[in-house]
Amino acid sequence: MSANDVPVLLSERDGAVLTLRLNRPEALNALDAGLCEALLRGLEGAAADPQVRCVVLAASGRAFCAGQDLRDPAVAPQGGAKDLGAVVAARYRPLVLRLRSMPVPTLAAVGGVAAGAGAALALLCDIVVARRRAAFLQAFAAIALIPDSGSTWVLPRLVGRARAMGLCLLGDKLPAAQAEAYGLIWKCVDDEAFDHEVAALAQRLAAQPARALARTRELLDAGASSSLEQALQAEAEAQRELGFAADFAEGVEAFASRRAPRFQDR
Ligand code: LHQ
Repeated sequence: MSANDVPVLLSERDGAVLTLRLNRPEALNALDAGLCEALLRGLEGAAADPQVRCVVLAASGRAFCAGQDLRDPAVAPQGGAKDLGAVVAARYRPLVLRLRSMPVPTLAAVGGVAAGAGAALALLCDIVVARRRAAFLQAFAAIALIPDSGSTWVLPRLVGRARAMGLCLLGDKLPAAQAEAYGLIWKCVDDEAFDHEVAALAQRLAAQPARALARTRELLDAGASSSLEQALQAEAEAQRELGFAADFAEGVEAFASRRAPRFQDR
């Protein structure tokens, strides 16, 4: 809860889709201790709930997230330097690891600017859609910090070293359309179509085989830094597991019967 009893994170359910909505619009949804904690709890709840098959990360107001709240006493340098390493380790590490290992697909709905750790959280989701007016900002160099919250890991994987370096060193706002052209995000969507597009995509993802999708994310992440031999081994192991699972039988039966599959494994 915020000081005025408004929840800093809203949970909205639509069938098997759970939307976690950052809700500090007056602070451009900047992340303070309370919001980081609420988001971690929200993700943990979704991971433990067998009825949830897709998580959407969204935000209230004109911004998606301005990153770490710079007025938070745990980081604000006024009154003496703070141990930022401790903040990153205690608040962001668990959040990033939980987000990237969700048992269901994750979709970031970026409706406005996403900066610093806010951009990192969006870009760590499986699919990122952004409203045309949104932008992505590596805000760290402007305050003489390094990109954190997994940014140094995810950015070069998404856009390559040259663009990752340019974005981080110069700190320019990257408009959503250019983010799509760079391959930083899946799709830039016209402002009016955004809400509908997010809802439709989330429902599509929720109907997909969650367990196979979670394994796919895991293997793509591991494959980026493994040998071909290791990747083939990991693929065989995952395929063995999935071949014994109910969803595979369901998928093949649905294909043969020319009907839509009803996947249930997680
Ligand atoms: C804010 C913030 C903000 C507080 C706007 N905090 N109030 C993790 C842990 C440990 C150490 C540090 O690092 C990290 C990870 C990080 O995320 S570091 C990066 C932190 N984020 C930033 O440096 C971004 C700072 N903000 C901006 O660059 C701009 O505000 C953006 C581009 C987000 C939006 O620009 P505008 O649309 O022009 O809005 P604005 O600048 O006018 O801001 C509106 C208000 O929001 C304003 O307050 P005020 O009282 O004057 O209306 C800002 O002070 C406040 N605000 N970001 N992170």
